[in-house]
Amino acid sequence: MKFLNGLLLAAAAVEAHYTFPRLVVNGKAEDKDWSVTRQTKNAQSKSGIENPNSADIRCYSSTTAPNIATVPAGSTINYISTQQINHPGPTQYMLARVPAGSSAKSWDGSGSVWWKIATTMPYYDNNKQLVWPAQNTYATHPAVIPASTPNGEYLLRVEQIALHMASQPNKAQFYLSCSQINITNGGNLEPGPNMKVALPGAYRSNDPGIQVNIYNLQPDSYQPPGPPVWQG
Ligand SMILES: *[C@@H]1O[C@H](CO)[C@@H](O)[C@H](O)[C@H]1NC(C)=O
Ligand SMILES: [Cu+2]
Repeated sequence: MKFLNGLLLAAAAVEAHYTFPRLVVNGKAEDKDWSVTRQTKNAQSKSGIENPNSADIRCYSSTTAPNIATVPAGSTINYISTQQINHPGPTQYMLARVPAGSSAKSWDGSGSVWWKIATTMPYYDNNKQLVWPAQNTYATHPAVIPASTPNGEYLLRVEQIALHMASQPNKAQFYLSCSQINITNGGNLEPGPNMKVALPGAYRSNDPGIQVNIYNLQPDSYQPPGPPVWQG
């Protein structure tokens, strides 16, 4: 029976996909889906993006959202997932500052403007299975908005990269959302241009963190794709 349960779970894992429609700030979730988070093109299908060079990789060709969330610098943030995040892979967060004269309600996030504020690394669980933080839960692994981030409007982007089939090219699946936020109580540090990337542009299909066989991987040898984490 234990064996049968395992098979059923494995079958479910192949089917389930997800979106991240609600930002959570210090434990308080956005009051409804897609209110400050931009509704993604896959809101119905929930399918992942396989080509990291596609325009979808920025914000999943989302429509703009009606509101902007207030996020004090130093806040802990994460996202509610529509389904269990059952695919193994890292969770990363990026920020992009809205240029002067533009609004988070309309800016498209183009240019070399995105920097990474958090990523996650895998580890072995008690059964010697390689797993990632928050895997199999219904919310993304949290991160902190660096306290030194200046006040102002930003796009915040979350992604969870599903690596269960990623040993083949263009078979990693990117699940992601972008939210419109206003950072308050912030500091006065900004990452240098060497920390900033464009989306698309930040990733290659054969980056070692994107095309990777996770069934033969030492946890601490995983190389998260994209720029290094900006510590603030
Ligand atoms: C962002 O927050 C500041 C400080 O509270 C406020 O003055 C400003 O109007 C806010 N901007 C938006 C777009 O909400
Ligand atoms: Cu899948």
